[in-house]
Amino acid sequence: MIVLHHLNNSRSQRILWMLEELEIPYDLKRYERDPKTILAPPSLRKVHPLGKSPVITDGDATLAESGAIIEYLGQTYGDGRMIPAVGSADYRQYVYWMHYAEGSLMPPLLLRLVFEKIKTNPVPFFVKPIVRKIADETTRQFIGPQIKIHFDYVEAYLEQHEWMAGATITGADIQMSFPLEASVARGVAAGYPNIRQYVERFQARPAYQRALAAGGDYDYA
Ligand SMILES: N[C@@H](CCC(=O)N[C@@H](CS)C(=O)NCC(=O)O)C(=O)O
Repeated sequence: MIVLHHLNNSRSQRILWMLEELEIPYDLKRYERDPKTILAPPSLRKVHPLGKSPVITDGDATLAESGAIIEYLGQTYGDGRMIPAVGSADYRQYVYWMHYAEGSLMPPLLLRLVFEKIKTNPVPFFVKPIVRKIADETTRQFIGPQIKIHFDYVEAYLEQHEWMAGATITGADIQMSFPLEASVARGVAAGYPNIRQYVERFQARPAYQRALAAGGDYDYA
C-alpha cells in the first residue's frame, strides 16, 4: 500500500491529486507545519533525510521530490494514463514542463516570497526602512521582471493549449499546478487570463476536488 506522508499546505497536494486521478488506494499520514516557523516537523526526517514533503513509501521504496513521485506513480500505476506515449512530441512537452515547474518557475516565486517575508520579519526599528527598501528594490528590479518573463511565456503557451502536454491532462499539469494556483491565489498572476482559466479548469476536476477533501488544510494563498 502506498503511504503519502502529507504536510499541510504543501506540494504534497500534487501527489494526493495524482493518486486520485489514477484512483490508486493509499494511506495518508499527516504532518503539521510548525505554526511559527512554517517548517515541517522533525518526524518527517525519519521518512526521508531532507524532511520535506511530499514523500511516499511504497513497499520498501521511499520516494521524494514531487516530480519524481508523479513520474513513478504514472509509470508504475498509470496504465497509459497521465503520461504521453514515450518518444512522441507530447512526451517531450511532458518532460519539459515536469522539469520547468520546479527548476525554472518556482525559484523566482520563492525568492519573491522570501523577500516579502523579510519585510515583515521583526528587526530593530531603525533598520526597518532600510530592510524594506532593499526588499522592495530587489523585487522591483530583479524578481518582478523575472516572474513577468515566465508568466508571459506560460500565458502565451496556454493561449494555444488546453493542457501542458497534449490533448488530455498529464502529470505535467499536476506538476505545474502548485506554482500557478498559488500565484493566482496571491494575485501574482493578475492580468493573465489564460493562466487563471487553466487553474479553474484543473481545480474543477472531480479528482482534484476529492484530493482537496482528503488533504484538508491547503491554503496556498
Ligand atoms: N522540490 C521539492 C520541494 C520540497 C519542499 O520544499 N517541500 C516543502 C513544502 S511545499 C516543505 O517540505 N517545507 C517544509 C520544510 O522545509 O521544513 C518537491 O517538489 O518536492
